[in-house]
Amino acid sequence: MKNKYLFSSFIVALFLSFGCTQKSEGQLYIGNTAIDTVTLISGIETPWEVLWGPYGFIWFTERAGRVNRVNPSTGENQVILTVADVFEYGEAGLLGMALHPDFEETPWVYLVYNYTDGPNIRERLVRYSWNGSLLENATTLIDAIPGNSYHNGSRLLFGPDGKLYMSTGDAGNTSNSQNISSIAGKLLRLNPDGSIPFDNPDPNSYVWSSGLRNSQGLVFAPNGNLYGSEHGPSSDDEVNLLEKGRNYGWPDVAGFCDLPGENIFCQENNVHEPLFAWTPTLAVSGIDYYDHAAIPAWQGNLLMTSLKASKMLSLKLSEDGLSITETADWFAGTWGRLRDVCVAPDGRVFVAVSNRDGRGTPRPGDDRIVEIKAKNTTGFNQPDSYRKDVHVYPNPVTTEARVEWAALTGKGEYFIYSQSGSLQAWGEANGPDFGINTTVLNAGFYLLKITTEDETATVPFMVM
Ligand SMILES: [Ca+2]
Ligand SMILES: [Ca+2]
Repeated sequence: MKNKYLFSSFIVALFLSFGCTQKSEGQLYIGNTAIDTVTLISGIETPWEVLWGPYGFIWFTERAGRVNRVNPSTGENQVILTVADVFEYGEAGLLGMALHPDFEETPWVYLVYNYTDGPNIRERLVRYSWNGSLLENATTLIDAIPGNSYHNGSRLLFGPDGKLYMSTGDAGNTSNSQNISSIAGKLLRLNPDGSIPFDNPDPNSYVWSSGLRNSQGLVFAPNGNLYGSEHGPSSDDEVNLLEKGRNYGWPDVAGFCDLPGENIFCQENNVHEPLFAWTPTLAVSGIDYYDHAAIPAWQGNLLMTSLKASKMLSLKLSEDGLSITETADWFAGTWGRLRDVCVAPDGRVFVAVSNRDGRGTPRPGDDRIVEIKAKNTTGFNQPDSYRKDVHVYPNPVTTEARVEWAALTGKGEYFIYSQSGSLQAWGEANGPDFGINTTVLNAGFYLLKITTEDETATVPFMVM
């Protein structure tokens, strides 16, 4: 099972390559972590929002108007709503979805979609109730948002403050973005009942941030920072740190404030520059934050999908979250256009493939949702006593695990548990750096628990 030669050969491969490592036998690695990719569901059409919902189900929208709930263990899918008046054309259709954060008490589901009003394309935000098997009781919260066959946004996301955030596109009219009285080209913030929070920049307006073009990705990091992806014009796709009342520059500024005209506008309007900008553009879409030890190379990274560039990116954030220190590409060309990404609480990652959106070349089985997970795992829940400052290396381990824990200055004990919870090995843990012989362990995923007089730390690791 354990193969030293195999291990050293993939370390060499890692030094020689960037991003995804694929060896001749087809094994994929993310950093040192061997991974499996599996199609969760196929034969769907332009999945737009994919999120991890209550009771361990994945919820996703299809742009044509369907809302689905799929069991990630079996792939069994249930259409729980077909929105009758969705107008799907170009980039328009059923887009973002968010679930109320206290779903058990308040089973509300928020959807944003395009519809037509005479000759005009519009967009609306609607709230539904989940009755245990279907969505019902549509209540429109915001109507007649400017729409178009392109640049409609729109992601929905609840924040740690219990407010609903919604990105809107400029709807093809660039002057919307700097027009503070238009809700197009903005980031909006609402109470769950659709009213305007009193602590918005203007208590009479949904607008939270302005100067946006077409943002189709939103995520909160654990420290409360809100990040957004943003489609640039022919240059300057962006990732932004989205803050209250800030102006993100569009259409006067693309990317950084680095042209003479942009400089003046940026100074006069206190423009918030992006954390990162890409030229040529990738067509950046859904983003999520990876905060799990199952794939250590991704921990503390934003994961971002791209449509045109047909790859996923990991964006490593600095400690304070105010900058991106490293980027890497994953799965370039493997599946085609990628629309959205969802990190499950157990460290698995789900990616929505979008080749049937009118701009792609569908492949057999498209469209799909693909699951990415650390090999030999069915997913691994983060233990309660998980500590980021405990490092096991190399990971996966072959014959000896080194454990670093700067806070462990005295004596402790360690225990190694299998995935089923049975104790496999134990011994003294004398920090801050000690070794564990792992030759007694079969290949697989384990939990290392370290106890001291007053602290417990648990981290997952893998033996190969
Ligand atoms: Ca910008
Ligand atoms: Ca610029």
